[in-house]
Amino acid sequence: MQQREDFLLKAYELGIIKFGNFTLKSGIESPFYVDLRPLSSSPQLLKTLANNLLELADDAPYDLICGVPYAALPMGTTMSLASGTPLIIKRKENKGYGTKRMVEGVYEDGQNCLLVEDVITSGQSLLETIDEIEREGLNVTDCVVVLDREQGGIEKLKKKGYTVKTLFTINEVIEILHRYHRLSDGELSRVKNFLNNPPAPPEVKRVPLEQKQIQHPVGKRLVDIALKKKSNLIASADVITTAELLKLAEEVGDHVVALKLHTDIIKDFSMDFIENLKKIAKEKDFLLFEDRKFADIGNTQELQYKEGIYKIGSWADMITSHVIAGEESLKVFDNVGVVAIVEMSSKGTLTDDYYIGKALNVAESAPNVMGVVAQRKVSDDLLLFTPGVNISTSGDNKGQQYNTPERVMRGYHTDFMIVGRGIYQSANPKEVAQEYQSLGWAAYEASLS
Ligand code: 5IU
Repeated sequence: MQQREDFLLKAYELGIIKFGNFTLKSGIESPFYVDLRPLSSSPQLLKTLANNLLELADDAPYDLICGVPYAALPMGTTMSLASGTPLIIKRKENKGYGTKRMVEGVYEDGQNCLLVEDVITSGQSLLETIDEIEREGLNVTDCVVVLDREQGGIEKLKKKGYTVKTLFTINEVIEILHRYHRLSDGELSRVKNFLNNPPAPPEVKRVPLEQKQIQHPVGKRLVDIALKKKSNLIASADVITTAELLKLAEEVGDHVVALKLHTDIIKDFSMDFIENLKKIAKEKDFLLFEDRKFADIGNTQELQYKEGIYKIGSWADMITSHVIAGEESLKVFDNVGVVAIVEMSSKGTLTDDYYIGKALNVAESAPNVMGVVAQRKVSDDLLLFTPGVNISTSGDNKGQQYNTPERVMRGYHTDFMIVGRGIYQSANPKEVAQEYQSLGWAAYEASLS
């Protein structure tokens, strides 16, 4: 017992737990903050910890040890060295080339792996890690964890049949620190109160369309149309003849804020067709959105935008562009609202968190960008467009992944949902467009309250 207390007091000196006011990732205000990474700064403490964790796992059958990155990685390594059990390493992200393995090291199908984790809270991240390791053909039966934050994680894992042993509970930690005068009476009761009545994470309120600080004139027009029509629907008209396209425009025009086109798939494109389409757009009050997905250097994009058969710059209200060529490459799009692609909807897209962060920086600094395409909440100052919406299927066999209007409006705070085959391949595009319109608007209104 004394040994554990000594360990904890020394670990406290290293700064593994701090008391005060902290905003957690979830937005919750917490009176304490735990970070076990500093333990690696004391080789002696790390060794003691590893031995204690190995003792916890005395009865567990295992052939391999895996420390969940990053805090538990050195713990797992030290346990491996102390016990002579081989270590495997789980990647945080797929490296994207080569073998594509999520777990590195030498192992065989059916071997049993002991998981080491620093802190368990709800148990969700431990379950995800177990899942990834099991997908590599390994078995997991036991986990050892340094600290249990006592928020239901252990029970959740037990229910799924896993054994989880923990070295300390958070209540035990604060009591020891209190007993050794590292924590005042007031602080102790503050932390206890927080643990007994854990607050719910604050709801992130969505900014209503009319209150969004949209600077771009085309963005403002789109918002005006949306509020007037009570619609956040953009139909994607991926049909290959001008006759089909004009028919679709007539049918869905009353229900959409914009019609999205891929003019390069149209067999009989002509500027006459564009004139006819513009008439329908004017009459039914929707914008023309060319989904060209520019992705070249500025000079080439300028030629693609202004020249060729399509002369996009002469008629489109909005266009899509990748931002891969950098901010300057976007300057060539004049007289149009640019919708920057920061994330794609398809399976295996390369737009990971890192890419999205960098792409958003480009999008936010380019004045002609009115919005972005993404599958998640992004900036309040840009309009968010989300394709991959369908109420009758979850995907195609070419990588598309679908969400419902409810999911994108309430989950991602999407401003405009883009629906293609869900509408133009339906038996009655007008009726179905109306259905998407009312589902989308109802979900938007629900997400405001
Ligand atoms: N589109 C996507 N996903 C993306 C981007 C664009 O689906 O990430 I950027 C386009 C492709 C197609 C339309 O024109 O949106 C979606 O059509 P369906 O609803 O038929 O899948």
